[in-house]
Amino acid sequence: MHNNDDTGQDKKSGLQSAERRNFIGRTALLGAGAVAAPMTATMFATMAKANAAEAANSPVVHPGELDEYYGFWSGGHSGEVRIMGVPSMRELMRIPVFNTDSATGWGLTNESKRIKGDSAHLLTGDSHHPHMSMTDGRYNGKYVFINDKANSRVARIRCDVMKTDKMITVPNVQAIHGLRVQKVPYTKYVICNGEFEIPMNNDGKGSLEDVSSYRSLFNVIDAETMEVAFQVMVDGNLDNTDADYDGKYFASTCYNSEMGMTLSDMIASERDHVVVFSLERCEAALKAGKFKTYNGNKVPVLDGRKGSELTRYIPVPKSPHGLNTSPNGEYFVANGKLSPTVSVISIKKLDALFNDKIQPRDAIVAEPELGLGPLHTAFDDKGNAYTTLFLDSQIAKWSVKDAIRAYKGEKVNYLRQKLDVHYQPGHNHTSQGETRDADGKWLVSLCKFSKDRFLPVGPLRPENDQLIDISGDEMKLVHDGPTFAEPHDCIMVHRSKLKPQKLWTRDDPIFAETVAMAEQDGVNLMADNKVIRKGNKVTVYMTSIAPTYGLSEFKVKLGDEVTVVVTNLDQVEDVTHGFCMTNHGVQMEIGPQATSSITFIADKPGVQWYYCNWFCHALHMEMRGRMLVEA
Ligand code: K7E
Ligand code: CUA
Repeated sequence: MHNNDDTGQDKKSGLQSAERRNFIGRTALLGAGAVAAPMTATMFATMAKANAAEAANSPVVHPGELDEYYGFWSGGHSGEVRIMGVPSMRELMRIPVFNTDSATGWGLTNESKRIKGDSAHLLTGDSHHPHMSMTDGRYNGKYVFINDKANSRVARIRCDVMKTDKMITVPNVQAIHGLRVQKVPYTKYVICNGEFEIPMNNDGKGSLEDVSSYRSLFNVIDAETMEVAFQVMVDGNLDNTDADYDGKYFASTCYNSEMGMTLSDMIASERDHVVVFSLERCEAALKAGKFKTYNGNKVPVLDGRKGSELTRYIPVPKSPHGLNTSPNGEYFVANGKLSPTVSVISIKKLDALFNDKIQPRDAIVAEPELGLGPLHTAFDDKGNAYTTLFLDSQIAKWSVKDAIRAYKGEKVNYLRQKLDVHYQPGHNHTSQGETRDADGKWLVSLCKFSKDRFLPVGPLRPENDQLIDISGDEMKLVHDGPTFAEPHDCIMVHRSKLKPQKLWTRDDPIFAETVAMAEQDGVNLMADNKVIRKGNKVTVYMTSIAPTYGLSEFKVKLGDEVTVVVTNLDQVEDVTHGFCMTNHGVQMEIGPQATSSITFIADKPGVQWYYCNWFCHALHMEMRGRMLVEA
């Protein structure tokens, strides 16, 4: 089945292809031997086992075969989310979110502008952390949430259509960074961190010298309404975050407990902290009205600073970064970054900590030393953790149990293996590893530098997303995947969790407002082709069915504001049309059974051709029409 053995694909994993060759050699020998002496039952069993192990976790996905996992990759400062097939590492789709996209018209169409709301004028974004909604600690296939560090936003992607359907700008904070979801009992809340400290209020009266009013806020967003339910003011800043498996606690790392405003001030002290939030106490405080508001908005801000009932501060070594919950629900792991250690916090001890029965450091049950620059940790289903070492360019595999024993003073080696990755990994992620369904099959290391791993493409290089087989005792690197700026984080969701639609449904809320507008205009979108003028506003309704638009021509006047509404009548899977008005910066996608609209000013006199820019038919080139702009 491994007919790619000499294609070069396996040369990246010398070990594995060598093993395969040995295996094939062995099989051949056994086969030859069979003539003289029949194979023993043990021989058959060994062979069957080897075959099964390879078949169970092969990175090879043959042409026409489907991947086992949907990967959701952040696009970093590209501002998007990408869907990858795992283990093939094929990019299946891009979902524009905070960016602007000419293929789909995201950020240009009226539908996408309505979803972007108050930030519709922003064309940029920096997405970091894509995480799927859960029920009882397992992916439920409903939404993927993602933060925008650049413009302090959070967006939601609907997984039935794989399109962004909600976006908010979070008030009172700057730079939304760490983002996760409540895992248990279900994703009622999306949690995220305001990373940069700003004056409260940030009304221009604050100063650069006196930073005493500067704060960072922890943000709790209602996953359904996508409104901020409440915020929690903390001491120090906030970096990454995660939730427990009991529905009780959230935890965030803080790398600037100093509240320094310069690099040297931010890394001055030997210790920073993890702040733990009690959801129950926060909700009680909210109910009791124990909050303030800032900056003239109504969002309730609870006071979770040191000494508050709502939070506990656990000191950890200098400048921690990633925060990851183990899938057995027992531990929060804070990754050291400037310290070679990770700090393992026992979630079971948090009740005692919140009831002041133990000291904050008593909640730490292990602090294994792993190597230089630990940033993020992922988990398998066998009690192992996998931590990226940014400076060492390695993944450290370690046993959580043994790290705890070592912390108690036992002489045990918790380190299982260190694997070189290429190079400088940030996040890593295991298949379903942030859920109860962690399955220990695949690990992806998102490497920030590719250096010599690919053909040189100029000073700007791709990053390198490496696929690692973790199903055996040893981690094995099996694939290098170049990616464009910058997949900070990713998740891998088993394909059984997702059932995307093949066509749009006509009552989809994404274009419901456009449908309502047509109804008011007395237009039947499924049949009518009409131009409606109200003053200098012209709405052009047209259908599309491969390879024609319902209107092959229409007239407007110079200076008119023109809205083109296209409804795709095709009911054939994968037949998407486009609408592009040449020389006007107007482009959009209209999926089968969808309606899309776009508005522009007819500022050029004369004949202007529009055409279909999504290849749909043998006569796709002929799918065009004329707008006459009368002077
Ligand atoms: Cu480590 Cu933004 Cu998750 Cu990047 S953060 S690596
Ligand atoms: Cu319609 Cu191309």
